[in-house]
Amino acid sequence: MKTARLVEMLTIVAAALLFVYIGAVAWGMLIDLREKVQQPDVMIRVEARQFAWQFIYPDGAVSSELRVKAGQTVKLEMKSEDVIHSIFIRDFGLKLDVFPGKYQSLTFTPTERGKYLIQCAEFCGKGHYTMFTYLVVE
Ligand SMILES: [Cu+2]
Repeated sequence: MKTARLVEMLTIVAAALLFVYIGAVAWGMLIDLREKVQQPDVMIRVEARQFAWQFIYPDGAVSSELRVKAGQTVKLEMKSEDVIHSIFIRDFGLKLDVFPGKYQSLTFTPTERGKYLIQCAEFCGKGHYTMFTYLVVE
């Protein structure tokens, strides 16, 4: 009977310590994530319109492909010039609707160089199927 009580207490203490450990690790990750979202390495404006994407960089340069550096935390500030679009970067598991008259932001950190497809995932008109471009990670 005494042994059972001891095992019960040890189990409760071990579970409590495990929860505290998981909580501490998750809290650290959350703080880290919040800092990255609030202070990205580069902020790029994205304008969506029928049927193209336009990327505007901090130096004023404009491109039709999204060009970023590997390891940099990128924040996209996006809005639509006409109807609702949706940016979809399948390889990064990112998808967000882009509305006219409202800024939407998306933050991510690409780590591997490559060329990844960006598609519009919201039917936005006759040329919707042509509304794709590439994310180039250099
Ligand atoms: Cu579209």
